[in-house]
Amino acid sequence: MERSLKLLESPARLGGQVVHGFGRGSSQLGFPTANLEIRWDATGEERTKLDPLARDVLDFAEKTPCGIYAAWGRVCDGPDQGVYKVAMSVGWNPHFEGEDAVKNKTIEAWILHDYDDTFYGAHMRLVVLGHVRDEAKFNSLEQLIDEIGKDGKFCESELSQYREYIEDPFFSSS
Ligand code: RBF
Ligand code: MG
Repeated sequence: MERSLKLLESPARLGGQVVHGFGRGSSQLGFPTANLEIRWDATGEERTKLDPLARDVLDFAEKTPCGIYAAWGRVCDGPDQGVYKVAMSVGWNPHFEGEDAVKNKTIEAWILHDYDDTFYGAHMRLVVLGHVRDEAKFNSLEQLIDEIGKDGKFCESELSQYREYIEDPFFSSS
């Protein structure tokens, strides 16, 4: 699997609540992920009334090609509000089909940091810098886990060149 960081035209700044995903992250795959709330329910007139952050997330989810991305992220509640490196996926999780299939595109962040607490319901912020690889369907769960682990290592290393985003005003504004 080839990986290269292709920077977005400009970084995407996303903020919203951490919601429950499929619960596969920690239990089945061995790493915790945070799903960002996407207001798919808001259509037509409702959409124009969303707060700007929620609208940006919805726009991003609709327009951004599925794939794995490198980002910086912060969980903005609780005792640990540091800005950490993130490997994130945008997409349909094609590895899981049939009964396990997701009905809508998801934005799922694997924050490369050990938290002491769970962060469901917390406000999360992401500054997405670039595309890493396309989403794929693998031959086995082991292979998916292995590739996600490599995404983590890749993002960890690439993001070291972009440390200035730790100070991005988006992480400290409300
Ligand atoms: N799901 C896929 O079906 N194919 C992938 O290539 C894939 N890559 C991922 C890479 C990262 C860094 C992360 C955080 C998730 C990825 N996923 C992928 C989503 C994965 O299937 C999902 O996190 C679990 O199903 C838990 O919801
Ligand atoms: Mg999860």
